[in-house]
Amino acid sequence: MQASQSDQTVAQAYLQLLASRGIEYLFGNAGTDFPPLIEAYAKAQESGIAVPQPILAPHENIAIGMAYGFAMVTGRMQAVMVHVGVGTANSICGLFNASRQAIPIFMTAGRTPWTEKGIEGGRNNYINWAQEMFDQAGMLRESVKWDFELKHPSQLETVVDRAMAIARSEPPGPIYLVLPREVLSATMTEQVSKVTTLAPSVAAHPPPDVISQIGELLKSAKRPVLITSDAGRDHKAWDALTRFAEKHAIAVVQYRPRFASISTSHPMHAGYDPAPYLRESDLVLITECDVPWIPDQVEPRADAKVVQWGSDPLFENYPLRGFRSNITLTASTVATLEALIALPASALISQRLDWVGQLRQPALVKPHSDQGMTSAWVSYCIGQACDEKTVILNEYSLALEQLQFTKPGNYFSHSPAGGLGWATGAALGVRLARPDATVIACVGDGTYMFGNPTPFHFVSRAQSLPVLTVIFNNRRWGAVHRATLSMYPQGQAAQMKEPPFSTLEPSPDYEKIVEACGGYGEKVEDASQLPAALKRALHAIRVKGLPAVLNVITEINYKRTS
Ligand SMILES: Cc1ncc(C[n+]2csc(CCOP(=O)(O)OP(=O)(O)O)c2C)c(N)n1
Repeated sequence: MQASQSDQTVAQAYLQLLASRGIEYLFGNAGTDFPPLIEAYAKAQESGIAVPQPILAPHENIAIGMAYGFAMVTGRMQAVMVHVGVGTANSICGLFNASRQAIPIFMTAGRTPWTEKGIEGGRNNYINWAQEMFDQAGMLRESVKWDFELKHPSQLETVVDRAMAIARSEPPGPIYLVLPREVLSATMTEQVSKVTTLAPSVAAHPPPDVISQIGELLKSAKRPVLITSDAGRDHKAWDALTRFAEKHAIAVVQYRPRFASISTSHPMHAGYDPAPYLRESDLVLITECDVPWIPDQVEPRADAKVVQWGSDPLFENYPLRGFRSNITLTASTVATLEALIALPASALISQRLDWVGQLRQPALVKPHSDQGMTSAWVSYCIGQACDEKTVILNEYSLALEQLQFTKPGNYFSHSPAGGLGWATGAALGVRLARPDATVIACVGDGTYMFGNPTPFHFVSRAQSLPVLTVIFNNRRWGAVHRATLSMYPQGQAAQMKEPPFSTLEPSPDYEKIVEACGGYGEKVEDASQLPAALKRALHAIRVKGLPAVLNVITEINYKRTS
């Protein structure tokens, strides 16, 4: 940075800096810390200077969700600004989700002014005392890669570029920058560079000797299987994984996938359950998968070799994770796949194909409306309603086996951290990033309530981001109920129809919430009517541009299907 004579505030320079570094949107939930930014936006509007587009989100969870969804489908990080410690507190669940799913977010918050009198931007409101915290970032430090409080205008460019480089470096994740009002309203005395001077760090290529070691294992393996949850986070992985599976005849299990990694119609797509493969496999390859099996239920054969690789194969931020590994490699998933593709194919290819053929599940019997509003039927109907441009966000309820995903980028699921309330904001972010997409968020009734429905539909309407939400409404927290049954199958609670902390009765008319926000809502109770209801709801979002909700009253099913 060079010294310059300027009548700009730091807030003005900051917004321009964000735009020049590729930040297209600033999702905000404002408070008394925002005036320097609001003034800067007003000046930018007058002068026509490029700044990120401001988007008001009336709950922090929706703001984070939008930045999340946008980055998830594009890889392009966006910014969020919330109100001091209180807004930060409301953001933590979303940030924790993002950190566990490697989603970059430029997360910022104001800070209670630190001066009591006589300084521009200093305290002028009773709230400025009680809101101050000793360590505002402390509450989310575990969920971000880096945090800092901007101390002086001269630091602006260095701090912003450092924050962005860290957030974008492999594996990506959120950072947190605190912006005090005194600094934002100060005069900017430096000139900032037009482009960043700090490149993010990229994932390394695998060393040839480690590739040779994996190659030796690959040559002699009769029953190799690859397990992944997140390989598809890098869209290039779809193609590389497909070619790898074909070249070496490797069964690919997508276990609890958060990103689609291989086409469901590919012969090497081995479904979503690793257990049958693990029981027989002699070589288990794991990439971008935090939990490849549940040790309490299944483990690889004692003589099986295990290889784990990816941008952080040991998941170093997880306190406890003990999945064994003969070779552990920190390297780009795609570069590693490419290096393995270059190896000669084994003589055992036909044996492998026979094995995969034996384990292949028979084709599913198509569900039917006569069986009632089962999760399988609702999932099947949604699958039938999808086209090439449909993007599905799944937060809990979808039976994946009923859908086909044949290209990258049209299926996403929630973070392994499982902080509910993700799909609503993320769906808006996806729609913002892909204006031609049909976005469908699949949620349970509990999840819908966690997702701040009114702020969600408000933003959907205000920003013209129509998305369809399908609520699988079983009038309960089924997951909680199932957890109790699995621990105490013969227990007292198992005898109860409505155990404590499990049921959501009386069930609200959720479809009326979207109606109150000017959208289209329908309750669907008759299974045979679901396809027609889906058509009407899709018409509402595609043709009328309205947010839509289908409140689908489902059977109560305790068995998880995916
Ligand atoms: C923020 C947060 N609070 C609580 C939980 C615990 N939890 C996990 S699943 C679940 C119930 C979800 O209910 P619903 O969306 O109706 O789906 P269902 O389990 O009935 O299929 C709850 C409360 C969580 N994961 N995240």
